[in-house]
This record gives sequence, structure tokens and C-alpha cells, in this order.
Amino acid sequence: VLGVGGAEPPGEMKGDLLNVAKISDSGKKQRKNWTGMWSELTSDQLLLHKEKQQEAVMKAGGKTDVVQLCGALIEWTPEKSSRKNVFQITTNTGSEYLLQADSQSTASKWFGAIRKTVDSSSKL
Ligand code: I3S
Repeated sequence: VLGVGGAEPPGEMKGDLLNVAKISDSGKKQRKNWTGMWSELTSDQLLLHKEKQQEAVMKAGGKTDVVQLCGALIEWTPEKSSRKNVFQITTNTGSEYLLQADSQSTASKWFGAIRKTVDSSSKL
């Protein structure tokens, strides 16, 4: 089934390359710069790895961006890019990330799983 999302439990989803642009850092606007990042969802964070392998990330000294999902907002934001399947995560510290995949099923899968994680981690 395509596009449902959230089929896998939090903490067990990784292995997709998503295009990511951080457009705000703690409320401070950033220049949009799309980068392919290997994404991994934990029980309360979205990890964005520059390298595919976790080991490579460790060796390189942590080229990983950590997005805290507790108290975050997630929404589809077609108006923020000419790209298709773009959604935004706004963290509770005011950082904004655009995420995008050309595959609609991939984008929907991550949107659904991240939204679930936002909901479950925000309830605690
Ligand atoms: O929202 P913008 O400013 O139209 O985003 C585009 C720019 O970030 C552009 O970079 P430069 O500012 O260096 O020209 C990027 O190359 C584009 O990809 C951005 O637009 P899209 O529609 O791709 O998000």
C-alpha cells in the first residue's frame, strides 16, 4: 500500500535519501540549500546523516543533524518550493526544515512516520 505511512514502528525506519533544506535555525532565516541526506527516525528524533553508513558517520565525527520531534509541527508546504512532495518540520525551538523526495510514496511514508513520532513524543 503506497502513501499510507507509519507502517513501521518509530525507531525502525531508515535507509532513504531525502532532500533536505534547513530554512531557519532557531528562528533565524537560512539560505535554502537542498542536500541529499540519509534519514533515520528514532522514537523522538529525526537523524539526518550525510553518509549512508552509520559507521561512516561515526568515523567522520558526526556529520549528523538531529531534529528533535517532541513539540514539533509537520505540514505539507507546496508553496515553499517548486519541487514536488515538499513538507516542513518546525521544531519547538523554531528551526524549520523542508524535506522532499521525488517519489510520492517515499515522501508520504516519511511524512506519516514523522507525524506519528511527533504525536507520540509530544504526548509524553
Ligand atoms: O525559495 P527559493 O529561494 O526560490 O529557493 C531556491 C533557491 O534556494 C535556489 O538557490 P539559490 O538561492 O542559490 O539560487 C535553489 O537552487 C533552488 O533549488 C530553490 O528553489 P526550489 O524551488 O528548488 O526549492
